[in-house]
Amino acid sequence: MDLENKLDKLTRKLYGRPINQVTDYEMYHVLLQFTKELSKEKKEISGDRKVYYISAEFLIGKLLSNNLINLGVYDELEKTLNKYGKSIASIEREEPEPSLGNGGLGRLAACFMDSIASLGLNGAGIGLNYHYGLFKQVFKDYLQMAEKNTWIEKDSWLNKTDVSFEVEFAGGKKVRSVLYDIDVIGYENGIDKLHLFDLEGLDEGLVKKGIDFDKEDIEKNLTLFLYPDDSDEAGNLLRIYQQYFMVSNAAQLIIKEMKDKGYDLYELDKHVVVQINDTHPTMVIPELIRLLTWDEGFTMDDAIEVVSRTCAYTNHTILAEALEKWPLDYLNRVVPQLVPIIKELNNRIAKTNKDEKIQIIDASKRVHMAHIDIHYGFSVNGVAAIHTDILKNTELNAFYKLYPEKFNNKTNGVTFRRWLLSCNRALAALLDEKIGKDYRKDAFKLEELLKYKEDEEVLNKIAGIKKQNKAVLVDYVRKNEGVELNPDSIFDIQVKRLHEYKRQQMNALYIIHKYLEIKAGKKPKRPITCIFGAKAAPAYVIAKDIIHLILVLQEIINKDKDVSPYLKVLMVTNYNVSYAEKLIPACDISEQISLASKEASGTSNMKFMLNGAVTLGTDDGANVEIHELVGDDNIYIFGVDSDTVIKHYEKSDYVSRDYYEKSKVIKEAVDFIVSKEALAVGHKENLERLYNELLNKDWFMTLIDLESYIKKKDEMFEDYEDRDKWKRMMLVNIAKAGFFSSDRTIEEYNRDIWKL
Ligand code: 26Q
Repeated sequence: MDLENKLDKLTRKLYGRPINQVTDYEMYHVLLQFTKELSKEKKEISGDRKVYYISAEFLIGKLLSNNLINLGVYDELEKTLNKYGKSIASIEREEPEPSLGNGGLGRLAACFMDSIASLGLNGAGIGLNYHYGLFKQVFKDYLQMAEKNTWIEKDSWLNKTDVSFEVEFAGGKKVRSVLYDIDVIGYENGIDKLHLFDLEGLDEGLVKKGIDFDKEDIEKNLTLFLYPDDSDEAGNLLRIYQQYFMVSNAAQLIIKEMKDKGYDLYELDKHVVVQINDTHPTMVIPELIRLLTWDEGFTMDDAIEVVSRTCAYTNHTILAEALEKWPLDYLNRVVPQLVPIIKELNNRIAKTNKDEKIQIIDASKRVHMAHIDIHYGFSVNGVAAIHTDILKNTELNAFYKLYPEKFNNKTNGVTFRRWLLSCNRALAALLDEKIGKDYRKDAFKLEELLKYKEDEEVLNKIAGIKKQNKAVLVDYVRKNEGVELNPDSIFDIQVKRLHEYKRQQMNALYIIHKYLEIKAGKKPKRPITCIFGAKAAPAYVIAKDIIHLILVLQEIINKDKDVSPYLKVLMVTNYNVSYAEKLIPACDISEQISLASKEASGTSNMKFMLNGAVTLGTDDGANVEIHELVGDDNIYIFGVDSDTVIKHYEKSDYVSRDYYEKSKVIKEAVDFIVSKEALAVGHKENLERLYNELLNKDWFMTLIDLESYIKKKDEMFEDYEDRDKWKRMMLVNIAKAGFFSSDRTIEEYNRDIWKL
């Protein structure tokens, strides 16, 4: 049956009406069914060795377009729908967006699943089915507020399975899981599964105002939210409950699948590799050991041996506060059954090596989760070259000396299906036309675009597509934010979680500087639009103050008749995957301005580059590799390098006030935060706290780079006026982005770690 007939039949079956008489919302549900039926016809990827990618986050975004692309039916379906006055894009607006992740780490896991399936690798993702995910952000009175994000409807991408396990917590408290699967459809390939475990008997009614709920009622709240507040004890304990629930289910599923296939559990490492995404799933190691010794008759030696050969760990951060260290007492209160095992793992290390830096349980009786992974896993990887070097030479040096063979780098990547083919169809079409479609399977082929570097027609087309994407964004922003942007202005965009080390505050200080310049009569050659998107953790006070400052600047600047024709500021509401898909293709300048050494990799930097934005960044994370690939002429790098930063921390000799006092430009910008003008709009408490933080602490060294940032950014705006030069930079960035395909990353994981 042809596609149109099938669709017509399904629409009539579900709604008793023909295609042209259903709403977009109804059509979304038709397409959901339609896609699920098509995916049933695809083969499930199988094999006698399998990777389990365990992650507390899978930031999958909306799935409709992506699935249709990967099934190879997008174009035909779009044509059919157009006949009835419908389009996939407008139908997809009706799809609720899951928010099963905070940011980079979660989105990476989603890109990886897409690549694992697209490469036909036998793998599964394992995570949790948070009913409200990460909070939905709204702004009130220039402040961030949190609401729950309801995303699960009666029919969704989730398929309920009959898999269910019992998980026991302290005090004999037993809960049961229910497993939901989401099909991961490979690009012109078979199907893998994303397994999301849910709590049987979850009570959504526990959520009262905003995102408040009873944190102690574990039997009813376990999978309500992603990472509830970890600022208090109840929040921390809940995190441990969630983590154990996730990994106990994972371990039971892995053992069940081994048995179902008739494999010998003593050969676990032959059939299974467990990739541990940051430390959040670390308890899978003691849990597997527990199950093998308690239920399967293994000796402790045998269990430790085989589990250690099965598990591999990825590190995503060097920030001390993000490296999990759970008080032994907390573990005792939640999962006492793991404590003797963790102690045993600790003792085996302590017996042979007294070095305090590598102990699992430290002198304050805190369990260093990463240390379990490194001692009892066979691989440790960082996520960009500089990050892995810092792990080896600084943060994890004691471990590197002990196990040099375990350390390896896997520079992150992103799936080009979502971040090019789906979000920038016009650019993909141009690429198809100019270099053929091979780049879709072999991203390095994008380099063939370089032969058009001096071709005016191609350069103009690339610029034309950017202009068109800006127009689409302007439209969307008008509807969603009620803000009018100028499509002929330069779009300068910083979107990522709000964190001081990412230095959104430095960007804000530049904006203040520009505002003051314009006020003083110095106008930029072309209007500039500064766009932010960022959520702050609800308990992260300074991060929320930075959002406040940006919203206050937005109010002051956009309302100022002298300035707003030249400068506009926008903080978009509830930045998420869908918003990224609109912002990234419309961007001219990609802000990647973290304090050198602090951003493990970054992945939006890759998406921006792929879509023809030029990077303004520090030599940090994957920016370093972008820099190497495109060369000095096609990127704007500023600021102190990571060695300098690391030395400042070692010597504790960075004093932000020195920079403030020495520079008029810095002083004026910082002082504006508590100026009469700012205080007339914003709140004294928030603005003063931020001002004091910058002057008296500035732990992430905003002021050290502010002057060089201003200089580099102004240079960039100047260069933008050399339109030919800029267009060539766009082309080179697109052409060199192939390295950052997550297909390349996954091929490396498979070659070096998984060996499927
Ligand atoms: C830890 C303890 C207690 C509460 C929360 C957490 C926690 C939660 C989330 C710690 C870390 C995260 C997320 C980290 C993350 O997203 N890291 C990013 O990972 C990306 C993919 O590798 C990198 O590109 C980014 O550089 C890195 O910041």
